[in-house]
Amino acid sequence: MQVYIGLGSNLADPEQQILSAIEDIAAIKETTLLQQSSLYSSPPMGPQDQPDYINAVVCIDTTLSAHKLLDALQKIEQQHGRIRKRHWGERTLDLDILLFADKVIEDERLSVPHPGMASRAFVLFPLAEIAPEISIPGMGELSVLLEQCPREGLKQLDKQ
Ligand code: A4P
Ligand code: MG
Repeated sequence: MQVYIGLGSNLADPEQQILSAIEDIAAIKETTLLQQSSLYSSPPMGPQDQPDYINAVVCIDTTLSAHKLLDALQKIEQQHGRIRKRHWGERTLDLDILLFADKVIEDERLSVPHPGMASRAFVLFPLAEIAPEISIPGMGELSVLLEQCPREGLKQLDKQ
């Protein structure tokens, strides 16, 4: 299955958090890293009294189920000493399953496609860098979503 994962961090050297999280994702069993976007910085969505975020999106190929993949991603979040203080608040590492092939999943642990992604510049622009032609189940063509999405201070950082 081709799966897109959104990464975010705004604590404890966010750029390094994201780069090492990408290595950790590549090391998940039965999983291959196919593509990674550049890193992007953006002002916080939600409470404004927190640092700017670094975000990226990666594409993997995995034979894990969505729930087994979520287990693996949550383990990585914990290894990064994830602290989560408040809703939409600061965190060392947030890993969201954005798309799991063309599946729609709605249960107590998972909502896929990720419900917030259609209006978040820090998800749509990095996703477009690696999958410009993709369409999102229930939300439509990425290119159309992008036209409706202001960049709101999102900056693409130089490739590492
Ligand atoms: N869960 C459900 N669906 C999914 C999915 N598709 N992928 C469940 C991953 N997890 C999923 O996660 C809580 C539960 O969501 C998990 O246990 C899993 O079973 P969480 O990450 O603790 O919380 P959340 O739902 O992600 O809400 P949170 O963390 O308060 O808010 P968001 O939506 O993650 O936003 N500003 C900028 N510029 N960039 C950012 O990346 N991120 C946030 C956090 C706020 N502001 C930001 C950014
Ligand atoms: Mg999350």
